[in-house]
Amino acid sequence: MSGAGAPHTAVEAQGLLVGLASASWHPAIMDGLLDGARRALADSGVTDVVEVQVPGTFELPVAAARLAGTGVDAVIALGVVIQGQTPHFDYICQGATAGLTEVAVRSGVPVGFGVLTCDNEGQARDRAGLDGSRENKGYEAAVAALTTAVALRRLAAVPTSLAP
Ligand code: DLZ
Repeated sequence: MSGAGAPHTAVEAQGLLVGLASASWHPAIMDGLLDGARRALADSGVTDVVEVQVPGTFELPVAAARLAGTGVDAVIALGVVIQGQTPHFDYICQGATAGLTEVAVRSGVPVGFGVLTCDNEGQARDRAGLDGSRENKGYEAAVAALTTAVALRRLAAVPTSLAP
């Protein structure tokens, strides 16, 4: 899947409270994703951020669920999983993807999916806003979560009978 076509534009999101959950594996790449997400939050006028760090990407859903339960308007989940020689990669990716989706749908709190699932470190670096990177999925995940939160906030003002 190519990153071409992804929206990069910060959104007016002043006043939102945001949770930022990040995994710790592959720290140099994580630093790029975190920088990108924090920059998107600043570009969007968000100043209230609760940050939680967990050991691995597999732990992101439980952290996102807890953050969503605290009443944040949006959650951003960041992780890096790199394909190894074991099926562990698939289990972690599936667990994180299904878990984060479930958190968003069950809680109604948008979750920005900033989890890189890559064949090798080079692919991950290319998506992490580091020197020479083409993209920053941390920035994109933050923009997605904020844009959705703003859209949902607008929907809250629509009478129930008119809402989609
Ligand atoms: C075990 C594991 C492996 C092999 N690879 C990664 C990885 O590339 N990225 C990541 O975020 N986490 C990895 N983990 C750790 C799991 O996410 C999890 O923390 C452990 O299985 C403990 O639950």
